Amino acid sequence: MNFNDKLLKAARSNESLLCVGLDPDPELMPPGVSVLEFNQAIIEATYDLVCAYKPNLAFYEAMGVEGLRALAATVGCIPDTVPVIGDAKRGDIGNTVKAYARALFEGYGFDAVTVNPYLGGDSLEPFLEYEDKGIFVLCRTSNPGSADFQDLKIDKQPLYEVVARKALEWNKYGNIGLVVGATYPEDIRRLRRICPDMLILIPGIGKQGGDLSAAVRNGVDSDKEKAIINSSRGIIYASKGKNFAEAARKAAIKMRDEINSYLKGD
Ligand code: OMP
Repeated sequence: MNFNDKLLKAARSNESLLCVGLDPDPELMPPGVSVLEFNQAIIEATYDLVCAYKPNLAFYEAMGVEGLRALAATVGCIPDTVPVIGDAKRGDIGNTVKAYARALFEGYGFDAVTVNPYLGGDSLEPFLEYEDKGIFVLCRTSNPGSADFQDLKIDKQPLYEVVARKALEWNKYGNIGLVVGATYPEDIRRLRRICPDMLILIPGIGKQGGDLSAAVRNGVDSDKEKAIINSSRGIIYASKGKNFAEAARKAAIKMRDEINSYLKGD
C-alpha cells in the first residue's frame, strides 16, 4: 500500500488527523527513562488516536550513535497500520540525495520524509522515485523567519506559492505533499486552493502558537481529509512525571476531538 493510502486508512480508522511528533529532548523527558522506553510508552498510549507519527531526526542525531539506534528501534515498534514520517528536511545534489533517500526509506524504513526544495527539481528526483513513499516539500514553514525568503515576490507571487506550483509540476508519481505552518493559516488556505488534492503536513500547533481551528478548516481538502496536524511537545511532554504516557494520551484525545469538532463545524 502506498503512503497516501496508508495515511488515509489510518486517519479514517482512528478518526484522526492528529500526527504526534516524537521529538525526544532529555531536558523535557521524565528522569530515568530511556529514549526508547519513552517513545514506546508514548506509542502504546496513542497509536489508536493518530493518523501518523513524525520523529524529527535532529533529536536522535544529537544523542550520537545511541540516538540513531533508538530511532531505528522506535520505527520498529510503531504498528504497521500507522505511517511514520521521518522529519529530516534533506536536500542536496542528486547522488547525495540518492544516499539520503536510501538511508531514510531503506535504512530506517520511513513511510514518508520531509525534504528541502531549495536545490530544485532534480535534487528531489531520487526521493520521488520511491513511488510508494511520501515526500513532504517544505513550502511555508512555521517559524517567524520564514518570511525572509518565503515571502519574497517573484512575478507578484510569494516564493512559497511558486514552490507549491513547482510541487504540482514535479508530482508525476502523485507522492508529493506540502509542509505548511499552522502559524500562517491564511497561507494554508491559499496553498490548499493551489493544491486541492495534496496531503498537507501542518506543524506549529501548541508551543509555536499556531491556530488549530483555522489550520484544520483551511488545511483539509473538499472531503475534509488530507491535512496532517502535527503536535510534538504539546502531546509528548504533557507531564514530566511517571504518568507521562497517560498524560500524553489525554492530550492526544483532547486534540483529536478538538480537530474533529472543527471538521463538524462547531
Ligand atoms: P512542536 O512545536 O513541539 O509541536 O514541534 C514541531 C515539529 O514540527 C518539530 O519537529 C519541527 O521541526 C517540525 N516543523 C515545524 O515546527 N515547522 C515547520 O515549518 C516544519 C516542521 C516539519 O517539517 O515538521
